[in-house]
Amino acid sequence: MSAADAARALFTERFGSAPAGTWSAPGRANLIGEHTDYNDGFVLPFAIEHRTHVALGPRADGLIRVASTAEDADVEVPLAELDAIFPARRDEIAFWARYPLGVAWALLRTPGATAPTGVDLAFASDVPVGAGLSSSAALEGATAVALAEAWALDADPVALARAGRTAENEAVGAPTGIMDQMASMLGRADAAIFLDCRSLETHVVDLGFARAALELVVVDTGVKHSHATGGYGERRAACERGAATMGVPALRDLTPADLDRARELMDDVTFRRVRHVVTENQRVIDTVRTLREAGPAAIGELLVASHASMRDDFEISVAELDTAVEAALSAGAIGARMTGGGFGGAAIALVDRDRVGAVTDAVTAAFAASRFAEPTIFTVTPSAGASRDV
Ligand code: GAF
Repeated sequence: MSAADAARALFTERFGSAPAGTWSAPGRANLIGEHTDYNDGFVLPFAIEHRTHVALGPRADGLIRVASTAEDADVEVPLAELDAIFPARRDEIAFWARYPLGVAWALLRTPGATAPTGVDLAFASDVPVGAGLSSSAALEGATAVALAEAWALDADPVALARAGRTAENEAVGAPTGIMDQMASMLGRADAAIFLDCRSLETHVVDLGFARAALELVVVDTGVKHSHATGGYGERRAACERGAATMGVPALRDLTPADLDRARELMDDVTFRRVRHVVTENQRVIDTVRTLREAGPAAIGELLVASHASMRDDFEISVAELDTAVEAALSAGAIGARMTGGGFGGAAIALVDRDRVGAVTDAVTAAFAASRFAEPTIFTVTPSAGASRDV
């Protein structure tokens, strides 16, 4: 059964009627530009074909009720209480439900939103969870696009992405940037989204993978990570420390020419965090230019340099991700890097179509040789963003 059908079936099973409609939003892979979004920098993600679907129906009693095929228990809250729950009492809400309820809360705080009557939401997803492909942004995006229509909100895709980020930051407590939500809202088939995370201006960048007979291979290491705890927040704090030391609002305001001065002013760890962000911003710009001038087969070195910077300077890779990248490259991948926030999750590899089998076999063999759990390996296609399902 497709995830869209599963969402509809769950709605009928849990809520006893047919839904008014279904909406969906995709996960994303990030081609390049990691940990640059919350530094006001540049990113180049694309939406993938894996989506979270939500079936929605109105109700008349002011409650919001959420159900998921991945969860046994529904969660039900009066809409009028969301303001009291988030963020202070968020721990009272089941972890997964903080995402959709947090989006509802964020949308109701947008100017002009009037108190709606209530809503039932049933979710089903084929976005791998914890794989670094932003199942959370897919859940937020599906909720946002469905509620915006059901509640007749005057909210453009950027406003819906902002609501998703508010949910993630304040309702869930993960101090993330806005890349994933923007990619999930604005994705286009066969293209990546170049996003300036300061202005939130976007440009669609043609990827041309199909024309060049290239595939984007994802290696889900199975190593689970959470951005609500630990390393992600520490990296963000180091970046803010580095920007303050350099006297700039954000690391976006530095260029590689500033790095000599940065090295003199800060401790080695903070310096390396700063160097990753500054050089990664430059790599995003270089990747966009290379895609335009020379096509996707020419971006391999930039992907590899991005991975090395995250491994050595930002220190967010893990052995499984390094093994995936090295094995893919040794089997002939054009480029490879970890994607997403790090500390687990997935690596991506850009591969000639006729080498996908060889890369898959090489990564699988390298994991077995290192006694890592078997990875899940699949290809993804740059796809459209959030929408009402037809
Ligand atoms: C996670 C976050 F959610 C994004 O905002 C971004 O910071 C990414 O990690 C790292 O580039 O996906």
